[in-house]
Amino acid sequence: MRHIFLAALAASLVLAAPAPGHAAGFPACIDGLKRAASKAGIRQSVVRKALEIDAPDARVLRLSKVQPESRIAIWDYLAFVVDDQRVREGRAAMRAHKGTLRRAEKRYGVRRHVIAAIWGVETDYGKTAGRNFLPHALATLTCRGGRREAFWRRELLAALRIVNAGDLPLGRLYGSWAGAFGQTQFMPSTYRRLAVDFDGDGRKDLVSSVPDALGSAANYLRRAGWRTGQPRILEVRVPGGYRGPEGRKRKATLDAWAARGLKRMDKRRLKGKLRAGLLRPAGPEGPAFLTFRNFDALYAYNHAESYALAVAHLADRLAGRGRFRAAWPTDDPGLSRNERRWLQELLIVEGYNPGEPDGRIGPKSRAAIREAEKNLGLPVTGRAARRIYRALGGK
Ligand SMILES: [Ca+2]
Repeated sequence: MRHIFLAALAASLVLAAPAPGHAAGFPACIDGLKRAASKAGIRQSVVRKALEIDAPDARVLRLSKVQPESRIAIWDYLAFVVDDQRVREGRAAMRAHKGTLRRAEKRYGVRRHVIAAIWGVETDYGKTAGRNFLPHALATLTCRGGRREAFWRRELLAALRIVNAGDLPLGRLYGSWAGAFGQTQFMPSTYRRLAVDFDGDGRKDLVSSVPDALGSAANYLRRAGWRTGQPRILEVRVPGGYRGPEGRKRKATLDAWAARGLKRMDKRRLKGKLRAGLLRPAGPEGPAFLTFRNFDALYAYNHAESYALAVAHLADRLAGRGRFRAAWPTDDPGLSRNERRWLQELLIVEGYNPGEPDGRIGPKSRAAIREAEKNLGLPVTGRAARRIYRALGGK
């Protein structure tokens, strides 16, 4: 009896399992989502317009399979995320929105440079907020099945609730393939929880309202445990052969770190009861940082140490501080966005095909770089980096 029951259960699981790409599976799944949305109280007109879909979004499916930034070297990532252009444009953006930033700093206790840095890293100060229609993207991810199906379904319903509540028209619901949207890239559920109406027009609009986006980012950080007046990161020198505790979470007081032989790079004394972890993003040879509770709040925003480091560093640069003092352990440093664009132009001039010279280094650009490296007798890396850039005549 027991065995028959288990067999029946297994059969029903097979039947209930999603059939990605199956012709009948997708429309049925969309119908299910429409019913769920209606049941959740979303207006019929919104449900109908949002989920008028007869096929998965092919681009979203493709992008969801690309393994993103985890494979990029930290020095390449920082070279284009925190380049001089982003610092320059960030300072201009801070001047243009001085009053808003000042007000957000006062209300949420987060330094204005940090708020601006989030804005700059997430969407280049509102310029690149994504071009995927969220209901289609999220419905595609839900109906493809897989273990995160329930997560995508929740985000889809949250997105529709934002429209239903009158915060945004459906036609403004564009963002990344994975559902983050608006100038500071909130997921729909985060939007529902933490977005604020910072310009006081009665709607929470992180897409078109810079004050709403910046106020919401500051509110997010405060709720993630931001401590007003405390640092994010501090560059340090670690004694050679150090084998002690390491990692963002293994915190100790500055006094304890000083006792372990660490020194501040700016020559001031390392001391005090503030707690920090030791982060060496490239291992023992590259720059080393003590990271504080506020670094963890930045980490919460995007769940990547490289991201938190980029925001912390951009905030420091916007505040007038310099670059990291220690060098990254590479003889072939990364390129800024301008240099990446120029590298693509140089490749085109030499007869290679890196695709559109847009500064984005995708599979085509990497293949073109590899080919050029091979022809020039350079180590074949496929990276947009200094050596191939110089070899092709870049300055
Ligand atoms: Ca508003």
